[in-house]
Amino acid sequence: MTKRVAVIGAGPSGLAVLRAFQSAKAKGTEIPEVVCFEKQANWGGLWNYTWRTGLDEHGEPVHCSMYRYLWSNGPKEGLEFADYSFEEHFGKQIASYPPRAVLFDYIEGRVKKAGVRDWIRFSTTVRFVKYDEATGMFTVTVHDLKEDRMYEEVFDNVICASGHFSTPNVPEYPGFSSFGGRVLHAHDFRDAMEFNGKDILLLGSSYSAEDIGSQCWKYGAKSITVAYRNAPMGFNWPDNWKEVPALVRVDETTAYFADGTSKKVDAIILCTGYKHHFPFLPDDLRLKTANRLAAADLYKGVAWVHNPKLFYVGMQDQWFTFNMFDAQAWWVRDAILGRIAIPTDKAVLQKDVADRVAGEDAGADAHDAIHYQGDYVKELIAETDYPSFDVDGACEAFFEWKDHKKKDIMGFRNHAYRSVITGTMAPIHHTPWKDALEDSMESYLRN
Ligand code: FAD
Ligand code: NA7
Repeated sequence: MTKRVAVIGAGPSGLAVLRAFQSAKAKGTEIPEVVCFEKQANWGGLWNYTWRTGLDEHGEPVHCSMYRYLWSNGPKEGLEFADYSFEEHFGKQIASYPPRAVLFDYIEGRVKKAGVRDWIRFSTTVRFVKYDEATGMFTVTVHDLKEDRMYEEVFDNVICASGHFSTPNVPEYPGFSSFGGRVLHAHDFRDAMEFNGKDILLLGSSYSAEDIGSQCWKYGAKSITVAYRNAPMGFNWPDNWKEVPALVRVDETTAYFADGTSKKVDAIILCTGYKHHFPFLPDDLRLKTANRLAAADLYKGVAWVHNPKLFYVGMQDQWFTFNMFDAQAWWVRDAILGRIAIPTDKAVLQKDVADRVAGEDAGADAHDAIHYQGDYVKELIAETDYPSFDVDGACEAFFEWKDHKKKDIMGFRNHAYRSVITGTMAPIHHTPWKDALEDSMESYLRN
């Protein structure tokens, strides 16, 4: 009987898995039956934008954490698919920080070409996964949301690619329940125009705080105050932007900080990160990890050490994204096809994890972290037929990006980088990011 593989999620990670299997098939390899379950009505994961927040039309938690006017926060040259360049997709080289709709189109282009859409059961939430020691098989229970019907199917392998930037980490501070304005998490932020003319407070000092603050600044917020817990972001911010130490409490109108200062604010946006959350997995299969580069309990960053028939793709914190998901997907595919042998001794798997954790911990700064993840991508692609590419060149694009941010946080997106896939230099975008209020695909591609 043909092996069966379940993939949970059709975001960039799940789609990388589908493309990996399809590419083996195209080369004449006999592949398992691959069934991808996706709870949304379309593919693209976080890149599949919705105006909805809270619960969706079926009562399921809304997955999307993206917002209007979101442009890539890193250069596209760091994430380009090695088997499907931007030039192949758009017919020309495009500028380096595409808005969400442009990246969605690119992600979709590759899988449309691969013809894998009918491997996906859309509007189908995975409710539970169970492993049976006696049969060595997984039973996957799903809910077809359109038909409102639950059913079970049995699989040899499960690949969890359900993402980890969707379930918000929501701290509470004294006074929130009596604060007079809106308190929301970044996950529910949709349109910066809502905060035009307002004084806003953001908590957190990572990507969401930086980018949501920048969006609100761009679209006319009156002032932006960012409270950090450990360290400020430290960029050269515009005049109406201030970083302050940790929030202590709020009253109806005002936020009070650890340095004794205070600020009257209209709204509070919690840019406090996300939780790895897998409500459909039992204790023996469920990944529990911090958001870091060396995730817990994953051999080679993908195989569940306690049962390596289960794989996770895309569970690391991310410098590299789409190309790293590809490297992982090709590796997982080859492990399932039997081309790569996973050691049977659990201690060996655990040592691999411990070495990865130690390797990450030995790094001193972001520069080391980028190299560390680049080396990981290299390690995986060396073991499969994923097209080799200049990973160090992609690291260089990230280093330049970091420098450009340091020099001008509101101007870094005006820079361009060279593709490590085609060798072509990207054009400079026709409008500086801060002035480009209209960010449709049509407008972006007019270069
Ligand atoms: P996701 O994109 O989260 O996809 C997971 C999929 O699994 C979803 O489609 C979801 O519906 C589905 N799913 C979840 N649970 C179930 C279930 N129980 N049953 C069935 N289906 C399920 N990366 C970049 O490279 N550049 C950027 O500029 C960038 N910006 C970002 C901005 C924000 C606000 C966020 C939150 C992330 C950003 N990222 C960015 C990182 C992002 O994580 C990756 O680009 C990418 O989306 C991760 O892909 P994924 O497939 O692992 O997860
Ligand atoms: P991150 O990168 O996980 O960062 C979370 C931030 O939230 C980080 O600065 C944390 O502070 C801060 N945090 C967490 N808990 C608290 C509490 N209780 N109080 C104050 N601050 C807190 O998440 P992001 O959402 O920024 O980025 C995730 C992805 O989305 C990323 O890939 C982007 O591309 C978009 P710390 O620094 O630990 O002091």
